[in-house]
Amino acid sequence: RPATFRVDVSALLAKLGEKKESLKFMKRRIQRLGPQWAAAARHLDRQLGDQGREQKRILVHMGFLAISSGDGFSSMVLKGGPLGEMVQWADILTALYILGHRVQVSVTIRHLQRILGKPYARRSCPASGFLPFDLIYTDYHGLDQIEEYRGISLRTHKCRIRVIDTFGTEPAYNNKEYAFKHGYRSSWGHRKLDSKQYMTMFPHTPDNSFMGFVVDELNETEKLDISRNKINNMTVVYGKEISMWERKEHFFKVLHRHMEIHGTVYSTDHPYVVPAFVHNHGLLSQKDLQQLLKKAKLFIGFGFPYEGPAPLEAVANGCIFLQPKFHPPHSSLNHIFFHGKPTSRELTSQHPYMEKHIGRPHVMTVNFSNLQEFEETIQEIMRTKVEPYLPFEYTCEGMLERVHAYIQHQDFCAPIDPFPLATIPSPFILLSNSERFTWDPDVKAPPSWPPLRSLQALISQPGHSCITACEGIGMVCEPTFFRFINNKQAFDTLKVPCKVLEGEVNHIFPAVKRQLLCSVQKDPRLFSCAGLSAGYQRLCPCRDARHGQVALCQDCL
Ligand code: U2F
Repeated sequence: RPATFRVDVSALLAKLGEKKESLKFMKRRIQRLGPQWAAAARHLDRQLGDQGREQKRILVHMGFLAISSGDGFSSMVLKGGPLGEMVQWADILTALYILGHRVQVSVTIRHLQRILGKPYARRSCPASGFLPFDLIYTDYHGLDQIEEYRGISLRTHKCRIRVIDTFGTEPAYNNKEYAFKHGYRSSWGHRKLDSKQYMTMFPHTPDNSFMGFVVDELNETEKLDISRNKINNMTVVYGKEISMWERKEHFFKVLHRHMEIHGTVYSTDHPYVVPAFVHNHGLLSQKDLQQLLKKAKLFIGFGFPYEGPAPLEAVANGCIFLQPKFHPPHSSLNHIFFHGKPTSRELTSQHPYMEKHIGRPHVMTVNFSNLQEFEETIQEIMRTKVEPYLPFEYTCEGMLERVHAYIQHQDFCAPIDPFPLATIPSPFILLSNSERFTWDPDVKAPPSWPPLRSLQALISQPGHSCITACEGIGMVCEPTFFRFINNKQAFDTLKVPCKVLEGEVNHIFPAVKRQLLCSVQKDPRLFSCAGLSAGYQRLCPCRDARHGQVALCQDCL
C-alpha cells in the first residue's frame, strides 16, 4: 500500500491521551508546528515526484514514559526537568505520521501489551513469528520493556527496531563480551544491533543514524521584525532548573555590567542563586520562550544542560549563543553525567554541534575560567550583528527528508552478502591526488545505500578516527562502506606495503600500524567510524553529503 503525505495532524493528536504532562507538552508542540510540517510535506511531495513510497506499520513505544519508577519525566515537565526528549519524540511522531505511515503509539506497559499481546497470548502473536509492525521506534527502556513484559525475545524481530538514543551508542559498546574485555563498560549498549539502528539527537557519530528534531522556521516578515526589535543589551540564561544557576555569581556580576539578564528558571525561592537583578520569567511555554529569544541578543550557557535543543532555537531567533569551552573535554571517562553511557565521545564544549557545525558569529565558544576573556566576548557580542540562522537539517523539511530516506532505504533485515575479500580485478580506482580511491565506475557496484559511487577511501593520520579523517577532506565517514574496503586490495590501492595482513576482532580495524602491520575486521558489528588508537592509521570510508543535511549523501534521496 502506498504512503501518501498528510497535512493535518488532528488525527495524530487524538492518538495521544491527556493523562500525562509529557503528552500534553508534545501535543501543544505538534499542534503549534502543524502548519510548518504541512508546508514541508507539500514541498517534499513535489520534490520526490512519482517516487513510490510504501506505507509501513509503525509502533512508537516511548519506554522512558512507561518506566515503572513513576514516569519521572512527566512529573518534571512543569518543574524545569528535561524537555529535550519530549521535543524529539513529538517530532518523530509527527514526521512518521506526516510521511503517511500507520502509526500506533504506546506510553504504558499495559498499552504495549494490548498492542503486542501479553506473553501468554502466544498463538495470536508467537514469539518467533508474526509481528504486526514493520518498524518499532523505542528507546533503551522500551527495549527492556518489550522483552520483559511481553516475555519474548526480540532476537527474531530485532532488525525492525530503531532505538532513539539521545547521546548515541558507539560500536565498541554494542557487544557485551567485547566491551567488557576491552574496557568499554556501560550501563546500556550490548544489544548487538547494527549501529545505524541507534538514532541520535544530534549528528554525534556517523556510526549511528542522526534522527534530530525540528526548530521553528521564520518567514521573511518575522526575520525583519527580529532585526527591528532586537534589544542589544538583553541576555537570556540557558537553564530552566535551579542547579544550572548555582555558583555562577561572578559571571552574572560581569554580565550585568553590560547587559540586562533574563531567565526562565522554574524555581522562584532561591534568592541567593538567582540574583535580584535577574528578570526571571519562570518556566515558559515553548511559544513564549521563542518570543523572548526574538528580543534577546545573547543566549548564554554555563556548561549544563549538555546538547539540548534550546541553543538552536536561540540562534534560529537571531541570538548569539555563548558557551564554555571544556578543557579537558567532558566524556564518560571523567564526567558523572556521561558515566555509563555507551560512548567515549569527548565534548569540547557544552554543545559541540553548535561549536563545530555552526560556529562564529552565531556561536562563540570561549574559556570561561578567564573572566577577562569572558567580558571581552560579551563586549564583542554587543558589537556583532547576526541574522537568524537555522541549519536545513533542523527544519521540518530537513527532518522529513531524512526520515523518509531512512524508512525507504535502511534495511537491517535483509541478509548481508559477505563481500569477497579479494575480487580480481580490483574494483577500486585511485583519484588524481593518489591518496584516496573510489569505486571504479566501470565495475558493476553491488547494491548499497548510500550508493557506492559516493565512496572515497583514505588512510588516516596515526591516532585519528575515521570521523576526523573524513572531516579533514570535507566528507563524512560512512560505516556502511567498511565492508567493501575491508580487504587487501584497498590497502594495495593506497600503496600501503602490508608485510602482514591479519583478520582480527577489534573496532579500530581495518587499520595499519607503522605502514607494515595491516589488519582487517572480522566482526562486521564492530565497524566503527569513531574508533581510534595511538599508533594506528585507520582505513576510512568517506562519502559526500547533501548541503545542510549531513546524514544523507548527495544521491541518497
Ligand atoms: C537537554 O534537555 P533540556 O530539556 O534540558 O534541553 P533544553 O535545551 O533546555 O530545552 C528543551 C526544550 O525546552 C523548552 C525549549 C526546548 O525546546 O523550547 N523550554 C521551554 O519550553 N520553556 C522554557 O522556559 C525553557 C525551555 C537535552 F535535550 C536532553 O537530551 C538531555 O538529557 C539534557 C541534559 O543534558 O539536556
